[in-house]
Amino acid sequence: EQQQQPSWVRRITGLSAHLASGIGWRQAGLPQGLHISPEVQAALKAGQPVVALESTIISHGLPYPQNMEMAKEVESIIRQQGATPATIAVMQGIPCIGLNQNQLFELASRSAQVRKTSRRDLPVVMAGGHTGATTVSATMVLAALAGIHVFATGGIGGVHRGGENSMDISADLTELGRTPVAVVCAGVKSILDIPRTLEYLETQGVCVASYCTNEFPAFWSVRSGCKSPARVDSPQEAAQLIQTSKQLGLENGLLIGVPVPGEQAAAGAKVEDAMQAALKEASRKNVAGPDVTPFVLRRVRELTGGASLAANLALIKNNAKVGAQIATALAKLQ
Ligand code: PSU
Ligand code: MN
Repeated sequence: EQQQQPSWVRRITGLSAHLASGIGWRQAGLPQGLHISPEVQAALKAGQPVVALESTIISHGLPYPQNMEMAKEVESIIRQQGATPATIAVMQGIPCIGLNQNQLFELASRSAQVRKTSRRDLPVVMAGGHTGATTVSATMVLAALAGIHVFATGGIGGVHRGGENSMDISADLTELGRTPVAVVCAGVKSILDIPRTLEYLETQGVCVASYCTNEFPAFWSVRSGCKSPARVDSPQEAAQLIQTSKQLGLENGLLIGVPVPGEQAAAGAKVEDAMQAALKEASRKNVAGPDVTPFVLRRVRELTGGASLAANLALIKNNAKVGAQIATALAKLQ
């Protein structure tokens, strides 16, 4: 029944009735217009921990078949921790929370046909009945609607270098400023302007804490040279920040930066050189807008001969594990 396309009228009116009350820190429920898998529905109803996962990372962030492997492995890591994974995407116009293997396969193997979907693209993709892989921003919107408070991924978008002129600032940052979901990630890549990204997050009122480190992590690298605004040393401490936010009625998100696991951090220096080269190439080839991030990711992968891919996969899995632990600690507080 997931594949069947209800009329767009039903889809849109169902969702808008729900959205009219705002996103907010809602309790788990079953908003009309969203397709929530039975497994995720059951976990939400029982107050059990659920971890949201994005799908742009599958279709536009990693190559096939490693992306499919990653998508399955990350879900299994979350289950091993006693939480329920909820991978999010728009399938033929329907926002889906929790995907089956066929849907994951479609996103992983047919990336050319799958649209990179951020908040601004949701109306076009849904009303058009398209299949869209959701970025951090769109995943946060749909997770919040479903009543999911914790979301794990690799890295988020940020202020691009030169962003003070181009105004290329990822919608992920403004989303964190207005949607109540805690995003667990390995920080932002140094292809971005990390100090300005942290400034922007402060302006947006986003609580940023790094996990067992004083420095905000820079994806492939443990070090960014930027002091983290806050630090947490356990899943319980991270959960406490989320709970406090919720009790205050703050309607913005939180960002938990988890450094890449130690054994993979060595790849950092090699990747740094490749990133510089990829950035120059992007500007020479006039790659712009939403194409920049996928382009640079692909070139870095090619230039480092897979070292960046191994580190990328390791940090995603680690974030899924920490995310599941935070979701579990949060469920105990509620
Ligand atoms: N960073 C990564 N891998 C990714 C992305 C970012 O290391 O796949 C994706 C995420 O989905 C993120 C999006 O939300 O790119 C940001 O894109 P942009 O810079 O166009 O806002
Ligand atoms: Mn952008």
